[in-house]
Amino acid sequence: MSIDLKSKFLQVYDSLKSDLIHDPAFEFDDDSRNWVERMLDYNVPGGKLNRGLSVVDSYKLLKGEELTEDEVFLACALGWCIEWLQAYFLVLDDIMDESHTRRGQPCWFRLPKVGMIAVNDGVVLRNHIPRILRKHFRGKSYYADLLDLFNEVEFQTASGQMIDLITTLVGQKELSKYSLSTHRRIVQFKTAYYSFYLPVACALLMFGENLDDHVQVKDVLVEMGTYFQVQDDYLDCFGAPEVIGKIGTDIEDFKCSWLVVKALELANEQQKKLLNENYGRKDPASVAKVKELYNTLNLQGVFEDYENKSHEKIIKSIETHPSKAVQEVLKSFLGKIYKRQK
Ligand code: GPP
Ligand code: MG
Ligand code: MG
Ligand code: MG
Repeated sequence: MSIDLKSKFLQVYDSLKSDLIHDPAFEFDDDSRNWVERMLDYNVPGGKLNRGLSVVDSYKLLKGEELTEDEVFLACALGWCIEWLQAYFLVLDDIMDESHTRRGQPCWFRLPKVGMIAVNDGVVLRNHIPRILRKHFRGKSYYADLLDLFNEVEFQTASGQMIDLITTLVGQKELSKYSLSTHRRIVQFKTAYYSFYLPVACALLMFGENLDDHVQVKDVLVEMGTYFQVQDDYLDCFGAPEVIGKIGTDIEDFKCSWLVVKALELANEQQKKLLNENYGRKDPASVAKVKELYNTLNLQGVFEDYENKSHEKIIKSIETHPSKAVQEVLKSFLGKIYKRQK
């Protein structure tokens, strides 16, 4: 990603934000305008921006020649819609997961002046997306498809989040229900569609493609998204908080994480007993026991092995795609996340 494109991308953020905080559909006063501006600056632009920048990258690769000023702006605007979606999900996910930090700062709801206002801020973030799309894409032939795409993907994500949450319900703390297939279903829905399929699908629509013709692309991207969430689960325990910008809570939250699924596969009866007694408890001693078991079972090594095999498998399936341009789009996306530390 060129520095130039990134700075262009950030310029577009300022322009979209300015439209939103001067939206004539609402009677802003200073307090409400300042609130929205601060809320956006805190939650929208501070991440890696992979999803958003991928729209621009993908569109460039599909077009195969220099983009016009107008195309750059539109691809950036679509990219930002995904970053807005991500901000909306994260603000709410952090409340649900009782997290403390995100992107190297306290979670938005942890700020004393914010608290549960964050729930409404999530709703506001979500509502900004159709406003951005309406302003910049209303006249386009693919406008209806875009709206439909965002709706579908949001539904998939919320459904994935639901199964992520209901599998952890207290009173049913039964680890034997956690399997690789449960994990797969959760991560495919809660992460893969919005993080991987959505950016490429946006670029395809803007390029005039019909998404029904790209089922193979969707399948590869879902595979990539699954790999990405396995990394997220791994980093939750083994990542450096100062690098990933968040402190893990999966063990405390009794999450169906890839790590616990693997641990259950590898553990002997005694180790399973230890997991059952300590997984999903908030006290640091229990968490430490689980982490120690992960080390004993060499989950870091198991993960490295998974990472290499999964990468190889994804590359192979990319290479069966008939279009070189599409192959480039997919490989470029994979390159951004392979062996990531954050
Ligand atoms: C990531 O899971 C999943 C989401 C951000 C989707 C949230 C969906 C909603 C409808 C709110 P995670 O909890 O593992 O992410 P992280 O580790 O970043 O907290
Ligand atoms: Mg979370
Ligand atoms: Mg979560
Ligand atoms: Mg996580």
